[in-house]
Amino acid sequence: MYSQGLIGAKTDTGEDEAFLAAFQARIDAEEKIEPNDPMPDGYRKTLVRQIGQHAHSEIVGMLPEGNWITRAPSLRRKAALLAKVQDEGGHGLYLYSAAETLGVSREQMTEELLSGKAKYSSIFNYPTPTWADIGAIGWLVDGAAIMNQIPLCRCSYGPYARAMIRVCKEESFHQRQGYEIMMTLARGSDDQKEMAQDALDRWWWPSLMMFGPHDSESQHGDQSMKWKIKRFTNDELRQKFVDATVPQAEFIGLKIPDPELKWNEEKGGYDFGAIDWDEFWRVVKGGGPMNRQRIEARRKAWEEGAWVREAALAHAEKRKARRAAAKMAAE
Ligand code: FAQ
Repeated sequence: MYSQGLIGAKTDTGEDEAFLAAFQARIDAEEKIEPNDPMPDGYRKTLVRQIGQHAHSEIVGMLPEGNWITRAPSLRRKAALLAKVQDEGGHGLYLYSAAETLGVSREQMTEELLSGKAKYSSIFNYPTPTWADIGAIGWLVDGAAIMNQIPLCRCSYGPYARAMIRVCKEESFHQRQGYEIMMTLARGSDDQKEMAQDALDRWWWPSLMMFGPHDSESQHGDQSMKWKIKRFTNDELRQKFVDATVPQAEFIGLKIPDPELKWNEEKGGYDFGAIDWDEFWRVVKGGGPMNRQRIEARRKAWEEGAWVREAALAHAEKRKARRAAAKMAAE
């Protein structure tokens, strides 16, 4: 989707004050920054980090749901789930391509993921033992992803912002299919309702953690807001998600597992209980229930796919040589 020619591009931008001020003026004027534009190295690095981690999340995020493709309860459910998981793979590919425009290769990004240097979203380190987990992921995880990604459509970096437009349209379909699964279970037998409630109980708090640490602990937040990579802070987005999701749970008769959840008339939003940040950091640092399995699955796929990448490259080289020979013969 984007040019590969920028890989290894020189990033010596001569960052004096005048350069940084001129760059900030472009950001403040809401201009989009494009791959060949001069940019501060910190801006480039922040984007590579965020877009790379976002791409890894989409690809690792295929695993918990992929677990249910062969076991979906009907052909209709199977077709929708298969399409959803495939969409997530597509999102990963747009995002890797967007990151590549900043001079980093997909191989480098994958190596950083496998070595543990690059992160992926904490949420994908939780297991999916029941069918209701697939409903909960679509409803809550895709719901949280949309809340975070709609503002990214206005991110100052052009390729990332443009990739997000299609991604958000697809995430919206994913959220609805998840909510519809939950609604069906919540209106089903007692056992089905119990299964839906159990999935909500297990996914609610990890979904709130997806938005990242509190603003006071968010290392990159202020600078990313200034560069208009982020348009809202972690806590602002988390609050928007809670406010949008609580009425959805009430509508289908499920209970949010938070005794401190309460509507606050004055702020026009819900107050909610404390997040377990020890759990968050434990999961981010590799100690979640499924971290080991997720990385093992990615390593296996990367290693076993090596011959496909080699074959595709050899094929592309051959085609290029054939085209060049045909062009020479025609001249
Ligand atoms: N998990 O300073 P901040 C999806 C790290 S896509 C793990 O606040 P920032 C679709 C953070 O990287 C889900 N690590 O960082 C789908 C940083 O560490 P670093 C992914 C986390 O970047 C649905 C450190 O903590 N979405 O779900 C997490 O300003 C269903 C300090 O944090 C995106 O990636 C976390 N939850 O804000 C797929 C969206 N939170 O890098 C399949 C784009 C924070 O210095 C099925 N990303 N950290 O080593 C963003 O919007 C931002 O990067 C945030 C974090 C908001 C995630």
